Amino acid sequence: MKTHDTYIKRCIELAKNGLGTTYPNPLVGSVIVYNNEIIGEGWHRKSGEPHAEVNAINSVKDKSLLSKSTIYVSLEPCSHFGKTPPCCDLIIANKIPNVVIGTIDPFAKVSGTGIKKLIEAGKNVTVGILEDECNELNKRFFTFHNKKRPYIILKWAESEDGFIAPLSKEKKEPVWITNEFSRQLVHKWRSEEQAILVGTNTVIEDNPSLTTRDWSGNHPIRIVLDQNNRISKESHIFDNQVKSITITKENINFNNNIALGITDFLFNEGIQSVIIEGGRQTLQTFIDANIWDEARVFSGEIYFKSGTKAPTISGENSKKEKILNDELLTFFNYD
Ligand code: AOF
Ligand code: ZN
Repeated sequence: MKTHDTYIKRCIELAKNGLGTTYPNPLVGSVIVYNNEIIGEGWHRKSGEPHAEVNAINSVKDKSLLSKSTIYVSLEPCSHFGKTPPCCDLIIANKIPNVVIGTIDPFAKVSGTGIKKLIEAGKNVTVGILEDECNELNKRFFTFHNKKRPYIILKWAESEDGFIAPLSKEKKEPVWITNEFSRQLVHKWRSEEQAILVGTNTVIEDNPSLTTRDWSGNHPIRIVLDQNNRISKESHIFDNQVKSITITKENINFNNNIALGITDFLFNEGIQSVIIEGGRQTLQTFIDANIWDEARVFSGEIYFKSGTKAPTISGENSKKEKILNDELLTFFNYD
């Protein structure tokens, strides 16, 4: 039997098509149902472009059915004029009588006022269907608005014996712990986040590009810590291929809680999510301050015996996956 859950699930599925391209907007999906059949579908593709509800309504062939239909949306329809007009007004103008909402929008300009506007217009409004799944879908957007900091993903690769780099590098090139497939996966991950961050030593030692060249998605904004202006302007991260932001001691106080200083700075820059790819010191700074949401750790079948110890995380829930020859462990911080 088809229930509200069935259709909100479909909204979530549609919304995911926008992953990596909607920043600073959330992922939103919408379906329109008449007589237990889906007659329209849409999702939000890009900030500045139409919202999910607009695309769903536009996709309905027989508009006369709208006045007898139910619109499902994974997030509360907006009530404000942003880059686009309010979705509530469109729902009202099209005389759609029933509105089913996954979860409330945490964005202050909307939060609750969309629901209020629809109720005042006489709509039959249902709120809170698959709420946890709808919140999870927009974990980045919710963390940004509720915690006033970006959603933080830590990523590193460690050897079987727990090192992220060998003691001395014989060659100048980075030593690969993971395989081709995991490298491509990392580029996919990068394309899903608004920004990528690394510490000073990582840039000086590895000179990474931090792009998504092995994946077709967007490049994240590159953020690099450079307390004492030690990074050469010739480094790949300054090649102007993608926007880069350098955090120096002019931006934050490196003597205080550095992780907090960084996340405050990123919040003010409007960054909703960041993947942190090293090095050890930078990763450990976020772990020690308990300012992180996910850690994705590859473990390769290689032994270094000595070198730079991998960061340590303890006590959190984790999920283990096997990726060809590498193990991937994902930790979640539910604090
Ligand atoms: C919806 N449906 O599909 C999305 C919503 O500048 P704008 O006009 O694009 O508005 C952005 C805000 O609208 C965003 O912060 C969030 O609160 C809401 N996003 N709302 O009804 C959608 N993407
Ligand atoms: Zn809207």
